Amino acid sequence: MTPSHAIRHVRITPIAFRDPPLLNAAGIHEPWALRAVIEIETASGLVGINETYGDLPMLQALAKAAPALQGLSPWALNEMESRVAALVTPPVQAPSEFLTQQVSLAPGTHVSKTVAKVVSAFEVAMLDLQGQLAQAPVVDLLGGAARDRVPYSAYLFFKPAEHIDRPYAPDPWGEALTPDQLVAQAQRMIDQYGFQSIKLKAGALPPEQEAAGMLALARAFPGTPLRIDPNANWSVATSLKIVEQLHGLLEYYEDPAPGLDGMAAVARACDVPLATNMVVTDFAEFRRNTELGCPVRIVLSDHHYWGGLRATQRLSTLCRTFDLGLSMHSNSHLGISLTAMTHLCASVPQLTYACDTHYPWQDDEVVSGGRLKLEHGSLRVPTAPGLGVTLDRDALARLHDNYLRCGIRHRDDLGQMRKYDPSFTGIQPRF
Ligand code: GKR
Ligand code: MG
Repeated sequence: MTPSHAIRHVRITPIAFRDPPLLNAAGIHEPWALRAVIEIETASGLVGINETYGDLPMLQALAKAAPALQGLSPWALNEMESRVAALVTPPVQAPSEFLTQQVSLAPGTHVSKTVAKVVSAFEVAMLDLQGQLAQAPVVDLLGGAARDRVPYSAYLFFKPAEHIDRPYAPDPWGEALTPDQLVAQAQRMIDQYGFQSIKLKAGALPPEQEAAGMLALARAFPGTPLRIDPNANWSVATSLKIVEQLHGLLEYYEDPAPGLDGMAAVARACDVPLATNMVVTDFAEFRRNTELGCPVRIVLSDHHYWGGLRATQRLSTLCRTFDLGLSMHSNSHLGISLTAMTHLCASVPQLTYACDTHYPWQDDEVVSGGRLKLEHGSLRVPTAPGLGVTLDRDALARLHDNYLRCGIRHRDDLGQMRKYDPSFTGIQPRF
């Protein structure tokens, strides 16, 4: 008798892993980053896996939607999407001030993204199952690989040497507040991973200091594509002043000023293409960008909140239609997310920029075999069936234990920053 591959069980395990004190426009990273690991099990005993956000509202949405998968075929992605939408579509609500600031940095935390996030969380695990059933890697289910490795970018952050409350031994990266320290951080990251482009997370220190950091990077790594991302913490005037100082250096200018209107004002007065993961974060915002004549020229997608791998492929078709570039955004994550991203990016021919990843900032891993190996800044596209990675159950248990003990249930960079500076407001644009 053929075994039934109907979905029998969905397991969601929240995890927490060490995250360094990285500075950004909203404040500073807390010592623990949250994720959730999804396992979807079939009656035949196959297990498809995925990784997604692990904040409390996301865990609640996942738990609410999970019963909808019961009895479903792993191939029934469209049916899964409509069942999930029926269960977790949130009521329309005005965002609170706190949410507006944190959400702009992590669009995945916005309630309007709940359906897309849950669909994505289940879709990737179902694709992993499909791949195991078809004995094909996920990239083949997405149409096949346009490249056999996917390039990522070095992702630099200003940071103090250690967390204020010293929850564990300091990370090996040290302090990075001056241009020289920033160059040392870049050198260390490039030596370790071989990255061939560099992004600086800005919007944290006075803009002139950040621009000095960029100039030092340009001198230290001549010819390397450079990007800067102040997460909308600069006014239009500041954005224009700084881009002038960085003349000829930038591959693209990521989210300098707030809102699509702010970005449009910057675009009118500067010739560096603008990129975003803040103002084009769903298909409705994509349409608004086109209505304004596309001030944003490069969309930094993120399958975790765009609705999954297939939704990001649909986005890539739209980008091609409107002659826009496409690349990928990242938040703190482990290897399942990096692997899913790699399958996706390999399947999209016009994804020609090196993608963002926070991966170097994490030292933990939840996949068997430990940390994934980037070579020359790229990850080789897995060829094994499904995602091509499996869970290390001991690591999962340990990371879940971290979650139980760490006490963090929502990402709160602003609250964490107030421990260092009680007068910090996080109101944007700060500069
Ligand atoms: O983790 O500090 C951070 C980043 O600033 C993150 O929140 C952003 O979403 O990486 C992101 C970006 O490119 O804007
Ligand atoms: Mg960004």
